[in-house]
Formats: sequence, C-alpha cells, structure tokens
Amino acid sequence: MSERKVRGAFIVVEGLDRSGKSSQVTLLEEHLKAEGVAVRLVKFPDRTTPIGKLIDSYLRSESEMDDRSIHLLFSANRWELAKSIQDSLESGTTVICDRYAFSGIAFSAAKNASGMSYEWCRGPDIALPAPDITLFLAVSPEQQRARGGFGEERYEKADFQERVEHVFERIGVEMGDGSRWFAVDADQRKEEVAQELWRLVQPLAKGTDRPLGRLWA
Ligand code: Z5A
Ligand code: MG
Repeated sequence: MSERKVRGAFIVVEGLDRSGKSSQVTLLEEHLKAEGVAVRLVKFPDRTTPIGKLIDSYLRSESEMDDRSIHLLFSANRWELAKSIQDSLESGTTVICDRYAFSGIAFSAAKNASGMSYEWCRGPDIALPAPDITLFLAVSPEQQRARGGFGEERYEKADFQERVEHVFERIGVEMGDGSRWFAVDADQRKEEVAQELWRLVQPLAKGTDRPLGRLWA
C-alpha cells in the first residue's frame, strides 16, 4: 500500500480587532521555525496586491465603495493567493494565515446591508483551501479598547465589533466538531495565549497527510 504524502499544515488565526492575531501569528512562526518547520506567513487583506491597494484605501476611509463590491474584493484578494497557498502546502511548507474567509463573512454580514445575507457573504469564498485548524482569538470589548491603535480604521467601533462577534460565533457553531475550530481566551497575557495556541497546533507541527479540503464545498 502506498503511503500518503505529508504536506504542510494550513493554520488560520482569526478574531476581532486587537485580539492579538498578528502578535500570535509571529510568535507561532518563531516557535515552528525553532522546531525546524518550514513556515510561510500570509495575511488577509494582503494590502500589497493591486486589489489589496483598493481594499487598503477603503479601510482607511480614503475611498468609498458599494458594500457588495468591497466584499467581493476581499474574497478576490484571497483567490489571488489560493493557488500559491496550495503550492506551499504541497511542497511541505506550513502556512500560517492572519485572518481568512471567516473575517470576510463576519465583517460583511455584520453590516446588515440589503442583499448581503450570511449565505450571500459566504458564497464567493466557497471552495477556497480549507484550514486544518482555525484558532479564534476571543477578546473582551474592554481589552480591545485598552490595546494600541483601536479606532483608527473604518470598522473599529464597539457596536459594529459586537455584531461581528455574533457572526463569528455563528460561523464557529456551523463549522461543526470536525472542523478543528477552537476559541481561545485572548484577554490573557501574550505568553499565555501563545502557550495555549501552541498546545493546539503542536499535533500539526510536522505536517499532515490529510488531503487538503475545500471550504464549504
Ligand atoms: N476585513 C474584512 O472586512 N473582510 C475580510 O475579508 C478581511 C478583513 C480579511 C483590517 O484587518 C480590516 O479588514 C479589519 C477586518 C477587515 N477591520 N476591522 N475591524 P487587519 O487584519 O489588517 O487589521 P490589523 O490592522 O492587523 O489590526 P488587528 O487585526 O485588529 O490587530 P491584531 O492583529 O488582532 O492585534 P495585534 O496587532 O497583534 O495587537 C494589537 C495591539 O494589542 C498591539 O499593541 C499589541 O502589542 C497588543 N496586544 C496583543 N496581544 C495582547 C495581549 N495578549 N495583551 C495585551 N496587549 C496585547
Ligand atoms: Mg493584525
């Protein structure tokens, strides 16, 4: 019987604003590298691509856009990188992703705009590479406000963030038990959060032989 090839693991870190995603993604990268694992960091939105530049201008409130248009651009920004993420995984590199399709659904569905149901928001991201694990950083509104820089960009308002959180909760429930979606208390100190994330990621540190799935497909 032929052995299945081991590929890199696809690890997604999600959460509300200022929950510490970028800090944790960096700590996770360092930890994996120290274990001798080949790692690639990806961040969405990727503000460096032509589509990413449009998104960046929108987030800074330097331009206005129809809610549906910006939603589709966020998704297109992920599709731009989908093939290269898959290639990295297949070549044995572990990919850590700072925000993914779940942010896309949560922030757009929270707008409660007409014609933008939860299902509609999910549509464009169906069939993207599926994460092997999603780490959702849950932060309280008090901690969010206490952390640096909150309030500078378009969506950084407490009532909106609360609606975003509700959509994230729905996603977590609907992803189901087999999806490896884990919520982690991100009010803890950085080192404590990092330890908890490492405990969850460690079984995937040397890669996985599971075929790469497709989101909601
Ligand atoms: N968006 C969307 O609408 N649709 C989509 O499809 C996608 C995104 C992908 C930009 O995201 C916006 O795009 C975002 C969602 C929307 N809008 N909102 N709101 P972004 O990822 O580019 O946002 P960001 O600029 O990276 O900020 P962030 O993600 O909110 O921050 P973070 O990465 O979670 O946190 P951090 O940078 O690691 O930490 C923030 C500060 O807190 C910093 O000073 C840290 O030192 C501090 N920190 C971190 N952890 C701790 C702990 N544990 N204790 C104390 N202090 C801490
Ligand atoms: Mg960040």
